[in-house]
Amino acid sequence: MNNLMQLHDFDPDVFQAIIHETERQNDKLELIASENFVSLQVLQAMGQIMTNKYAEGYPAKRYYGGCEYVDVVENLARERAKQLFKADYANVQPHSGSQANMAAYFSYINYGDTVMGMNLSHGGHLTHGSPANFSGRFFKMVHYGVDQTGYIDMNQVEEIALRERPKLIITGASAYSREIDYKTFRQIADKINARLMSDIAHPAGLIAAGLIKSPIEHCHIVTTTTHKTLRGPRGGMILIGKDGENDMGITAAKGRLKKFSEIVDSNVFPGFQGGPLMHVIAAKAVAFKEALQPDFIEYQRQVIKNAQALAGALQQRGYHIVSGGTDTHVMLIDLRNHGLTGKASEKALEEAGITVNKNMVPFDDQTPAITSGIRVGTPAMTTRGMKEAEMRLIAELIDKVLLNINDENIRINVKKQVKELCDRFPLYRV
Ligand code: DSN
Repeated sequence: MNNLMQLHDFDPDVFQAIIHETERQNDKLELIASENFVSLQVLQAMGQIMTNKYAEGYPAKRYYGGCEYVDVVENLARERAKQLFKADYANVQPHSGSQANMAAYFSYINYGDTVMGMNLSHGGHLTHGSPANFSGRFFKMVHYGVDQTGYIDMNQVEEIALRERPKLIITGASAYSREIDYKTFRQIADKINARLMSDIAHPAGLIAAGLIKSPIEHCHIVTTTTHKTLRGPRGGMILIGKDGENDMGITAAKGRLKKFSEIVDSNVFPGFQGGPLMHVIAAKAVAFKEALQPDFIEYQRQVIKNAQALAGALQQRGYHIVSGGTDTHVMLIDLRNHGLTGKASEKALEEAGITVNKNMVPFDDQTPAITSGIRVGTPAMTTRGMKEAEMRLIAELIDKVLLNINDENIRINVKKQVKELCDRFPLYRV
């Protein structure tokens, strides 16, 4: 960890919370599919003096003086992101995936326009049109979902697209374990002259490693977070491929036609954000450099192998994995055949040292606060160095807790086994 002695002396309350969180991350099995553990060099790049710098604007076009060194890190982050995803353009300033999505949406559409995204309860994301989110309030949202097999129903996608004629179609999900057929999505979008966007926040690392299909050649615009499988600092990013850059421009001042990337840039700043977080952008640059190393591909390969091993071991124990397995880092366990809710299962597993999140499953009859499923992922445990054998042990531990959900002694026993397992794969030093 960074040296925290000054913090220890000045603010023992915050210091203690950080120490406890470090112990929690060290001692528990982190199976939340959207979480990961960054390297010490990413932590160092994030916890440094670039947090002091205002840099509204973009490299070489800032509204503040003194930006020569933050320009260096933003240029590095942009260039590395482009190399990683074979993109023509990257904006690394979004503070989060949600803000990346907001800027991307408004680059194509306006209030009240029709947009199609994946149903939240079938695996979609809040920002893909939930009524509780800006996306559901600003746009007329229509949704596709999965069929009974658990795969995206492409016939339904086409039928809804032809009927509703959305201006923008969003692909991508938070709880979908299969590869997405970007090519067919694009064919459907072209039939109605809609723009196609992909939110790759979850599988970005797998895509960067070339292990699953990339949307960059099929989608007009791509958004992501930088902290999930990509294993960087918490934040967002927007990418476009050749197709997007050639897209419509708008007439700017003095009759000049704006490039599409300029429209996206101006939506991020000054559209929806002020000053970029330059310390976070520095950490993004470092994480992208890590992702360009050959061992990153090996890591991502193991993430998938681990997810498949875990899904297989859970299936052998009678658990229903939505769609029958996974192509990626994530799986959704439908607990209805065990008579369990996601809420009760999440709590029992938490008490046993296993961290997961409750999650709606397709065609769920429970509310989002209760749910019938849990979502499980392998990026974090793979970063610790765990492999297939450990995944089989984790399946056994999950099963033990869920089969004996009212037995506190079992949870105490499993918690000890979890600690022993974690101790074999050390993470951060306190
Ligand atoms: N909260 C993230 C996830 O867990 O998938 C998505 O934003």
